[in-house]
Amino acid sequence: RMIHYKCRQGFYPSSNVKRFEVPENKVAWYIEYSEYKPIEYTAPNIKTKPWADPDIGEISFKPNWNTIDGNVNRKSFTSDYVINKNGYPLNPIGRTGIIGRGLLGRWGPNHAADPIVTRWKQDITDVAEVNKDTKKPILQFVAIQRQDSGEWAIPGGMVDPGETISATLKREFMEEAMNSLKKNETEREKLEKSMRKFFEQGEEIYKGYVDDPRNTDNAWMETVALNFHDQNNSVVGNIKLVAGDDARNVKWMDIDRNLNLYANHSEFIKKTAEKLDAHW
Ligand code: RP5
Ligand code: MG
Ligand code: MG
Repeated sequence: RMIHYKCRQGFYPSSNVKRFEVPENKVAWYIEYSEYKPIEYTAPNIKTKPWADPDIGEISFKPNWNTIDGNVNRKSFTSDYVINKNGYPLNPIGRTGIIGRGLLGRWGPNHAADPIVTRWKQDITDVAEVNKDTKKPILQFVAIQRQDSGEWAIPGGMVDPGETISATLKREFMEEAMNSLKKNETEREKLEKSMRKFFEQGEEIYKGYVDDPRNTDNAWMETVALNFHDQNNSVVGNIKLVAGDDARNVKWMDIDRNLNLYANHSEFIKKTAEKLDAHW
């Protein structure tokens, strides 16, 4: 059974709202927790956003839970989630100490995609670097520093309504690690074309719930993470990385067990290292 940690800690991000304490043995919904009185919090600027759901109870809002609802995927990768007696979807992992939507736009699952772009680390003479202890080659991935929390992360982002996962993966990588939003139409198309082939060969690493600090009892992140590996340093090994959109920094980051990344991204990177038999 999965459990979450990062969405049970202290204050809700960018707010002064403290999460109600949820001990590890009180996370699951089926366990009685009669003292549980979480505060309701939905960030004030969320409600006015065109990409966000209306509030639950608004006459015009008739979501079809646990299905592909028009252009919006309201299905969870975990299993069917429960709708409580007040009409609110319940986090499939359990309590988070906050009700409402927090910073998230959707009630229920908020779907993202995470591109894990990797290459082998090389020294200045182009020889692959091997770790002295494990004798395994060192893998690097393209990491961005998030604007919101300052933590390093995979350059992922939300799946737009109607967008395919493969389009999201490439678009978010180009926006956050190549600053495509600051390029003109012609340049962006050229860039997209140069990346197209590379982004056709992804291998699925993870699909499911994300232990994101923004999660609440009624809204949570889910993702599909794919690995795009540049075996000979021939494609992305040579591209120019420029931070863009919600990224404040970007770099090739060495992979090992000491990585400390946003949400549970380290877990996805570990799986990638194992798949490629790299140092961890
Ligand atoms: C995480 O948040 C996902 O794994 C993905 O990396 C990211 C998507 O949210 P934004 O980067 O758009 O804020 O849960
Ligand atoms: Mg983004
Ligand atoms: Mg992002």
